[in-house]
Amino acid sequence: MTSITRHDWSFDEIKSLYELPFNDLLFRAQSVHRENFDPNAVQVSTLLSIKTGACPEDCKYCSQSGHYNTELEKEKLIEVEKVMEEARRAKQNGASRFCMGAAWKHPSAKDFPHVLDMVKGVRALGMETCMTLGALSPEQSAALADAGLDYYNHNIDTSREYYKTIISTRTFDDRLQTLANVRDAGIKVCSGGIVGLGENEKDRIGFLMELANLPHHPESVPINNLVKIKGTPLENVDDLDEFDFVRMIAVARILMPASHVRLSAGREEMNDQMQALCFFAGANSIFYGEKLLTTSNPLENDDMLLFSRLGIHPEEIVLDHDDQEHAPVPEQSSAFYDALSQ
Ligand code: SAM
Ligand code: DTB
Ligand code: SF4
Repeated sequence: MTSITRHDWSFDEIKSLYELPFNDLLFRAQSVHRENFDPNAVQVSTLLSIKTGACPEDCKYCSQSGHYNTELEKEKLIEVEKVMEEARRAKQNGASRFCMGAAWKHPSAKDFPHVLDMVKGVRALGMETCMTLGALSPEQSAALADAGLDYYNHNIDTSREYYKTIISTRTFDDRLQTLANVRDAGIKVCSGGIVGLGENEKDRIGFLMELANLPHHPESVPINNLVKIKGTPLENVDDLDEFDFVRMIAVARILMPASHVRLSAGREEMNDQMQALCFFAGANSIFYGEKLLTTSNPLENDDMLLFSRLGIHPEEIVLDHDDQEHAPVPEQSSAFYDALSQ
């Protein structure tokens, strides 16, 4: 048994995993993966930006920060019906979770009721729901839980030390406070971060250590590779070595054996072989659909082809929505492959 769930990982233990010979690391990660998951199932989520740009935060990687001139077209909070249309489309194409993101520091009292309606509408389609809206109070977290929200995404992004270099309009502890509010409300947590921000190996290890030593591991851990955005301070940062990216996935898999590790932003810049290596290292979730929030993602058909070439199938969900059947969504996997044959 190579897989133990712990919350007391030391920096040096994680460093020695990260620095293992590549094949030893991958073997270990794949062994842990097989003890906890179907090695050929990958969870499929689709993203939608429900409020775009003009964000008051100054995240140096982001196209949506109002602090940089990224030539992004801004959009106010979109209508609930528009969200429903996109969610129906995502479901038809085989996604099991619909993730909605807003470029806010936190949701306002005016916008919040619309967001609750979006959660109720999307879950009624029989999809899992996820939102990322910035900081949440305990009351907002409880209201989202009551509306039936399954997951909340709130990334810690990088190490505590490097955080200040990347974002100055909020603190690392602010992020942890929202994660605690969400967890206390009974919503599942999605939290990870970005690599390729010019951080060093110590920061990458420190970032994974923070996630692995949370009181509960996030159920979902997105690992994003920076998509460089013109006009942001990180526009010309050096690329991360691709093997270091795979190492991050593998170490995340070992540290958080029962969590879904998501191969998130940056897939468009990766070839099929690189993505296959990430799945082997323990990634078992992707964003699927031609757009992330503001940047592009691989074409749906290319993802289906890749899954089919690798013998991977989309993970079937078991909804724990108490007003719905406690059963897998039977049409989901076939929807994914039906779309391929068209
Ligand atoms: N505004 C909300 C927040 O920050 O929590 C939610 C949306 S924000 C875009 C979600 C996450 O996407 C960020 O925390 C970051 O990890 C990731 N992200 C943003 N811009 C990115 C980029 N250019 N490349 C890779 N990942 C990015
Ligand atoms: C996460 O970790 N990655 C997603 C999601 N959570 C909200 C966002 C990726 C954004 C990539 C850049 C963009 O499209 O703007
Ligand atoms: Fe705003 Fe989120 Fe972008 Fe930061 S990452 S600027 S909080 S949208």
